[in-house]
This record gives sequence, C-alpha cells and structure tokens, in this order.
Amino acid sequence: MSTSEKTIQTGYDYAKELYAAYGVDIDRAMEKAAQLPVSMHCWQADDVVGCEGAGAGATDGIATTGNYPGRARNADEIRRDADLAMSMIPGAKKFNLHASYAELNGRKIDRDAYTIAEFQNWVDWAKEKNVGLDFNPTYFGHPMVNNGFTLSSADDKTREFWIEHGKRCREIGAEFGRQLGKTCVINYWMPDGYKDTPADTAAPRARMIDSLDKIFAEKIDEKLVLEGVESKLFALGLESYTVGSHELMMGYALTRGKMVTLDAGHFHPTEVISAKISACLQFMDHILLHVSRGVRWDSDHVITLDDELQNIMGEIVRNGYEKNVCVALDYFDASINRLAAWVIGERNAQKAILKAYLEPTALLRKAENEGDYTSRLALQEEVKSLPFSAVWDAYCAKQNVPVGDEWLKIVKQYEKDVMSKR
Ligand code: RNT
Ligand code: ZN
Repeated sequence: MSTSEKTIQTGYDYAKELYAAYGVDIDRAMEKAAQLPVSMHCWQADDVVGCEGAGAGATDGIATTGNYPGRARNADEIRRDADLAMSMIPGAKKFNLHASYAELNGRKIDRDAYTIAEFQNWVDWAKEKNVGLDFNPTYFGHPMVNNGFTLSSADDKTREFWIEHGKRCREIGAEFGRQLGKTCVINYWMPDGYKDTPADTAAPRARMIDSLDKIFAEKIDEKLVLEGVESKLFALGLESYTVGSHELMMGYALTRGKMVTLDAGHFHPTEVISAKISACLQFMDHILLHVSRGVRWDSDHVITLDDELQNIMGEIVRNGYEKNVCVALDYFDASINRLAAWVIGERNAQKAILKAYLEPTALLRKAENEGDYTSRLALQEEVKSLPFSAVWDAYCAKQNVPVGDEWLKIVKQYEKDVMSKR
C-alpha cells in the first residue's frame, strides 16, 4: 500500500493537533527520535556465522534456527544487505561487529592476534556511511572454547588465549573510535557455564574476574571505547550454571567502572530489563542494552513493537538517559528473510523511540506527584490511542525512508534479484 503525500500531510496535521492538546510537540519528538543511536547487529545478516571461514558460528550457548534461503555468505554481501536495510530504517545508526567478522583473506591468523587490518574494510565502509562501529570479542564458535569455558576455564592455555583475544579487541575498538571519531561500544559476553549441576560455582567466577581484570588492565580513553560485560541466566546446553550471572557482572561493572550489559532475553521470563535501567543508573554512568525478545527462553526472536520494547525506550526517554544508555539490538532469525528481519526489528525500535518522545510525561508526572493516580492511569490509557501511525509515517517521509509497508516490496524484489541467487 503506498501512502500519498497528501494523506501523510493530512495525518500529520491531525496528529499535531491531538498531541498538542496533551502538551506534546510532534516536531520536537521527531527531531529527538532521530538522535538516539541504535546499534544494528551484523549477525542477523548471516546467522552469526561470521567471515573467518572456519568459524562454527552460533554455538556455545546460542543457536540460530531456520534455513530460509539467501543468507549473506561473506563481508561484501553483509555490507550490501546492510546498505539496503539502512536505507529503509529511520533514525541514527551504528553498526555492531563481532570479532568473528574479521576478513582474513586467506591468511592464517587467529583471534588472539587480530588487528585493525582484519577490519579495515569495515571501517572504510562505516566511514563512507558516516556510522560509528561497535564491537564484540567472539568467545564462541571456536576450537579454543574448552568444554564450554573461555575466560573462566581452569586450563591456563585456554584462559590465556581468550585474554589475548579480549586485549586485541580493545585495541581494534579503540582504532574504530579513532578512525571514525565515534565512541566504540565493546560488549563482552562469555558463554562459560555447565550443563549440569556444578560442584564448584566459586572458582570459575574468581577466574572470570581475574581474566577480565587482565584484559582491562590498560586504561583506554572513554571517548574512544566504552565497555560492557553481559550477564546471563542460562544458555542452551549450559542450563545449570552461568559463570557471568547478573550479580557477577553487575558487581564487576560497579567495582571496575564498566557498563553492565542487560540483554532482554537473559533473565527469568517475567523479569524485564526496562525495570532495571533507572536502578543501575543510580550507580553507574552508562549501561548497555541488548534489545532482544525471548519467547519462553533466550530465543533471540526479532523484536516486535510489544509492551517491553516500549517500556525500554520509555524509560530511556522519560528519564533523559539518552547519553547514559547504549542501545544495541541482538536477535537472529533464519526462518524468514534475514534482511526483512533486520528491517522489521530496527523499524520497531525506532517506532518505540518515537512513541516514547510522544508521551506526555510532564502531565503524567504532575498527576503522580499530586497523588492523582486516577488521572495518571486515565491519561496513560488515552494516550495509547492517539494517532501515532500518522506521526510515524510523517517521520519516515521526513527521514527519506519508505512509508508504511513499502519497504517490503523493495525487500521482495532484492530477494528475487540478489538473495535467491546466493
Ligand atoms: C548471547 C548474548 C550475546 C550474543 C551476541 C551474538 O546470549 O546475548 O550478546 O547474542 O554477542
Ligand atoms: Zn546479548
């Protein structure tokens, strides 16, 4: 369905008036929404396989399911898909790379020895697109993962290898920051854990802390690199024990001046990360979010415009945490067109951000402060049926990205012309 300029304008005028009655300026909301960067994860493009060639991809606690045709098979194809995806997503973007997306060009070089050279193509591309790069050491899909353990392995050689990998990734991240002039957010997620009940839960945690301390021993300018450690409840095949639990990573982040990374799929099913944002930020300057959608478990489903996504963006926006919360998406679905999966999730994140800026927070907080919870609830509910879609369409038009489902036609055509031939 294509929406005419006239319809968009009519919708805009109507929405402008209705939101204004609640004290909300939709133009300001659009301006603000365009400034909050969302980091687009490279790994949706290719089922977390990576570019190293021999990489085992999504193993060691994570799994991509589905075999929809058209997976990007190399860095050029990922970049080409990302270019098209980005042309259909409004708002500020960053691109999130994993170390396993190193371009080795046939050279024999392992993760403990990567340098910026293996990522220079990515940097040049990012520079051309004027997007910042974020980064992740890859502690999975590699023969040095020792029975599910990396940084907390009891084996010295295993630990040393992964400590070196962490150090290399910091150097590379700092170089991203330097070359692109945009802070590189680095996330450390280690799968380490046991399938079955451990006899010693303490020693691996002590080793994890020691390894992380070794990786972070050298000070790095926070303008170049901001670092987060990601907690998790359990993983596939590692159901009984995760070394990097929430308490461990939260404690580590607090005592070492790091960010804690909260992944929406890494908590008990009724426990939500939106409820943790303002609590963590009482004690730290920055946190990193992995916006994902767990269905029953940490299943990394494409994010939909559900209540939790809205609450996450709402908490950032209504508390003015735009500079304190780094937002990254983290999901991987191989059962549908992967490019569409990217666009659907990214557009949903942008919708939730825009909708957050359209909330009449001042009115709600006034009612709350006066103890008038009746009005607070009444207003919260009335606002839900204000004409958001009209503002979203106007925003997409303004940002020069497809309005409504027009993008789907473009993806279908690209699937036919390019992806189906892979
Ligand atoms: C795994 C973590 C981690 C990964 C990515 C690929 O459970 O969420 O962030 O999904 O690094
Ligand atoms: Zn994650």
